[in-house]
Amino acid sequence: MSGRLQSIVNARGPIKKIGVVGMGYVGIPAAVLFADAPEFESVVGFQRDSPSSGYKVAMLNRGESPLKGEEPGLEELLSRVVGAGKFRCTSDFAAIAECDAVTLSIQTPFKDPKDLIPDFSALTEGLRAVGKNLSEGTLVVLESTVTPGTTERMARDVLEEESGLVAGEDFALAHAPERVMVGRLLRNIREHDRIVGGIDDVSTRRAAELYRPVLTTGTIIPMTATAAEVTKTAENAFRDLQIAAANQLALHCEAMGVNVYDVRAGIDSLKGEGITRAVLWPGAGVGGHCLTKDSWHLERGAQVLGGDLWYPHGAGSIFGVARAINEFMPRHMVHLTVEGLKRAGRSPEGAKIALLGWAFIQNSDDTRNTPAEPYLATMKEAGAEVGVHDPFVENYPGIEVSHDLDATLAGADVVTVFTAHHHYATLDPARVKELSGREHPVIVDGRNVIDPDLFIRAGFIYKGIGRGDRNSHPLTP
Ligand code: SAJ
Repeated sequence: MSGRLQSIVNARGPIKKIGVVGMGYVGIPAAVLFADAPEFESVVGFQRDSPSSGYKVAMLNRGESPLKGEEPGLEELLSRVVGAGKFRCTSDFAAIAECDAVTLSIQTPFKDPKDLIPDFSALTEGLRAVGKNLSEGTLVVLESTVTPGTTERMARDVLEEESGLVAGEDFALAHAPERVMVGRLLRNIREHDRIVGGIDDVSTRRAAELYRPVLTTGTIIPMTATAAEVTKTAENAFRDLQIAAANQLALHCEAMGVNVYDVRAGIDSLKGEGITRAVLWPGAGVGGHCLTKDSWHLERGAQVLGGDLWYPHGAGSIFGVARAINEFMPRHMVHLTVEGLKRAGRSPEGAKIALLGWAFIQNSDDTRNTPAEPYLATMKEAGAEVGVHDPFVENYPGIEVSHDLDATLAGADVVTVFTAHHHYATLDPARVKELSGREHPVIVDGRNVIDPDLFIRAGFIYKGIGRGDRNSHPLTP
């Protein structure tokens, strides 16, 4: 532990001015919560002036949120802290120099999962911009999910190279991974415990000072930077694994003619004595920016930091197998669609498909790595015409996303539910059938949102993930 850094931090005094780099699903809620905390004087949001995201700067300075999904409390809090002059947004990174603490919430996708190569280009660019304007005694925190070892290595190197300062001596450095989910961003930051991992004790304590004021029920969990990176990547890898187990069970239930949801409720009934049997939900696939890549970050960490100790990996890795099963589910949705059409005496060639739900998760506009995309591509390749409906998604490159449900359902041979938006829970079989104009339209439920018996009684051909008890139902004339 460096006495030098401690004395610089002491001389600097309590954290008052904060910079948040990356105005997205993680950076925006974090910035407004910092700005709303009486402990802090001001917060500056930093956003690159890029063609895809530059528009956010002006919107945020007007107190408007660029996030379109349902985010309780975010719009109100944003306009309040902008109105109070406690939060502003800019693409001029020179203001970093005045900040006592700077956080980075920048996407860390994977370039090539097969060779475990992460794409840190955006993160590196952000670190360079911070490093160029870094002043002595500042705390830098990575909130992005990264390969274990990144904070201590790549991030430290880039910041030192650009600033000429030394991490742990002249400035503090830590990893405090975000744990937010779209639809509950503010709540998650306030209520979830915060993992805080510094490259040394001074950095860990300084990072704890930064997050404590925004926590309500959440508490600070201090550890090393690398342990924090492993914690974050592992918690997502475990979730992906649990979902894969539920998906494999669903596929088995279909094969055995059983309802996976009965089985799930049955397993869940085993309670007490510290028993937890948390079977997650099977479905049409796993999307988003997190579960689709964090297993690879974990694997990459074991590879880079572990050397010969890295075992198991490749085909032997349970996390890799889980990824493969979850990536298979959109293909299984194709299979159910083709089987349904076959029962209707049709093939995909020339069939009209109404795809309901483009976002990767319910009641959100977040379309990152949506599992609906590989389904749409395969059905189009098979000669089908696919119309996409999503009440939250404004636009998506190369895909026309409609907000008009009736228009999307008109003339549909197949209705495929990919996302559990609350709008779809009230689909009326009679109305859907009338719009489709088919005697036996097909409905493929990838999220268990509809009641199969209601649709079967109305003459639909029903197919559902995990519904072995219904997928070969007799046809209602
Ligand atoms: N999904 C299922 N079955 C389930 C749960 C989810 O098929 O039982 C699917 C969803 O439909 C979605 C995908 O998986 O397509 C991801 O859903 P999610 O609920 O995991 O949402 P994320 O990815 O936004 O949130 C995860 C969370 N991680 C954990 O709970 C361990 C969240 O806490 C993290 O903050 C987030 O990743 C992240 O940013 O890392």
